[in-house]
Amino acid sequence: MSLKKAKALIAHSERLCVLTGAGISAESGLKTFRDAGGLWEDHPVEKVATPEGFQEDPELVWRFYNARRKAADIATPNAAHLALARLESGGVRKHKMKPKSGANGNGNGLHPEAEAPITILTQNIDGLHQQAGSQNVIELHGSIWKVRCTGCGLITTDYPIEVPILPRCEECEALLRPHVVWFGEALEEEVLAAAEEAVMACDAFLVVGTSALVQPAASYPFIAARRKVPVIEVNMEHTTVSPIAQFTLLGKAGEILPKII
Ligand code: BJW
Ligand code: ZN
Repeated sequence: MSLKKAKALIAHSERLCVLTGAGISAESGLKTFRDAGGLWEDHPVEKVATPEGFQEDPELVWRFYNARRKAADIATPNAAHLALARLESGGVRKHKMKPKSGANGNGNGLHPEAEAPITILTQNIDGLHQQAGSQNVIELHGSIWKVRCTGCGLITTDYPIEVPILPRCEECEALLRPHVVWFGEALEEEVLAAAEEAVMACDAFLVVGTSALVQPAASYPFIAARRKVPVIEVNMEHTTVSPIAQFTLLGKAGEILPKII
């Protein structure tokens, strides 16, 4: 019954916001963080996902990210990523989108992202949504495929899967780091602005495969719910989002998403 209702909510949405987490990539063979057997079991979070950890032992951090680059390289999008990509290409009620007038040149008075029928806000850095064909993806926590200079800030993507340890910037010789957001670091301003815009413009909110413990991502479904936007959750278990969700569909994202989309 909930499946049917969730499907109807998504089918009637004109602006769907989707927050995804590590659980959506689990069926592609990538580890989550906090589940049993997850990444944080073998890798203390403060050592591999904080700027202080990187300062203390950059080699350890690079080894951790190199292992994840290798895993992400052989991973392919699963049925959940593909269902979301299909939804974007098929359109969320595209035929019912009303033209709006505006003065910013694109004819609708809205930022292009806000205009899109579906926006994926992903906490994942693996690139699997884009690989599946989704185009309107906001990478909240950066990308494992990008490398950033700790000196001049230059971002590059053309490193081999296994980044040579310790990598140095070709421009300024400073140490390079993964272009991801660690604990205690701020998300990029444009990323935050685009995410907030999508959250404020959506009329339905889907939360998939995240424990929703990490801020600011975890706050987005709550902000949507405060706007009376229906929230649908897909997860193997209940999370902090469950109390505000209209439905929590318990199960694997790769099995549930194709059924509701
Ligand atoms: C399935 C499934 C299947 C399994 N199908 N489901 C306000 C209050 C309290 C704290 C804070 C706050 N604001 C900021 C903080 C501090 C901190 C924070 O949130 N701490 C909390 C943990 C307490 N936040 C930050 O530090 C953030 N920065 C910030 O806010 O800056 C403010 C600032 C301003 C100005 C100056 C300075 C600072 C940054 C957070 C960065 C998080 N980074 C990481 C690493 C990224 C790179 C990498 O990937 O290596 O992001 S940590 C890690 O957690 C990663 C993930 O994206 C993130 C979320 O994890 P996720 O995706 O939810 O995974 P899991 O494992 O937790 O859950 C998996 C789920 O899937 C489970 O529920 C399963 O059941 C489910 N599942 N298989 C469906 N097949
Ligand atoms: Zn540099």
